[in-house]
Amino acid sequence: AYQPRPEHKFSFGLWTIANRGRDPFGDAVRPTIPPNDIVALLREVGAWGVNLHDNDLVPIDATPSERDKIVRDFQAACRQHGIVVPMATVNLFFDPIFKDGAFTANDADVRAYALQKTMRAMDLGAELGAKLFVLWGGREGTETDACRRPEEPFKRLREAIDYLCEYNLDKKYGFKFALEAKPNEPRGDIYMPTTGAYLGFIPTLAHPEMVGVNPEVAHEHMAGLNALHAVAQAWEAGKLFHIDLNDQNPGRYDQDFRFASATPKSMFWLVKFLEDSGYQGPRHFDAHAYRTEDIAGVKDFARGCMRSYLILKEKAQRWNADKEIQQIFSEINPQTTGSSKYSHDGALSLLNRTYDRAAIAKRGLQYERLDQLTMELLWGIR
Ligand code: GLT
Ligand code: MN
Ligand code: MN
Ligand code: MN
Repeated sequence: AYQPRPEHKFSFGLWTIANRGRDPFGDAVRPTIPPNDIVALLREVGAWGVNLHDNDLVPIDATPSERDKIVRDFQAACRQHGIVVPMATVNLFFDPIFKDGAFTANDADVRAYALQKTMRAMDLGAELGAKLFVLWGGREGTETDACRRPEEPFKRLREAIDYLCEYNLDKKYGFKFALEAKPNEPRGDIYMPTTGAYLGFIPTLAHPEMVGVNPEVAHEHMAGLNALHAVAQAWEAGKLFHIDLNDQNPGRYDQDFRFASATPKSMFWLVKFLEDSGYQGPRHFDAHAYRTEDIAGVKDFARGCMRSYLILKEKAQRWNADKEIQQIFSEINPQTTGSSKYSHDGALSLLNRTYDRAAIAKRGLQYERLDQLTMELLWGIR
């Protein structure tokens, strides 16, 4: 039981396993693991896929022939270990050129370079078989709003994404783009701080059908929000193209903890939603091991992410099969009869209806009981 299998679609970023525990106050504590060894490690722990930024694999200053050899060797490692590359992305945050942002930077050369770098990352992703391309605008933000007209960055971002959609069409790559929000870190404030902000932005693009979101649990938590609600809204809008699973306590630094390790109850509802909804995309873990860990601890971390997901998935099945829980749930979610669609006559009759407010308000809703049963189920005594 709780054994990860390919059909679970568990993936990890190269950068997650490669994380060396460096933070703003302390240096690396773990050795560099070369990408091909990460592929072997992922196979060992039972993962299905690996995702990457361009520079997780190919150094930013590699020559074309160096690049080609690295990519060939990586493809061979993926084949050997039966690991797929479902998603690719581009690093638009590490190099100093991006200190003022990438697509939203004031300097037109920086913006053009960001496009060039992204197109090359798309070439790389397509070569590796990825069908999803994530864009996380980690440097698109400000410390001081003295820097530009506040509406300008949204125009620049739109222009960049429209451009990349055209490149996608031109090259027939068939990518879907998934935009990832974060409220702050590394910038003081990042534009597009929440998944909701992106859901409002996407319909303003030239190719909205090509673009969705990549909600990250921890990023919604950093903003003090309910990640499930963001994910569910994205799903309902047909925009849940990818998801970054991890965990995070609100009001802290960017923790990227092992999945479900900080807010297990919320993560139960999230896993239940992903499973019940029929979401078919990857279950990607964007997290990393504590700084206290060695390589064995990194494997514990990776195994723990998948195992916790599968445990919560089993709990969700139990919840769905629990007679008492289902009884309460159906009582509090009565079937509605008739349509609530607008019609002139329907509106007239609604206007003339009388409602017994006090009687309706008096009904207890049993949420306390339902929540307690859920907690007991999660605690394993049910
Ligand atoms: C970085 C960030 C993540 C993003 C990655 C994709 S990189 O680790 O913290 O949330 O998903 O660019
Ligand atoms: Mn992420
Ligand atoms: Mn994060
Ligand atoms: Mn992170």
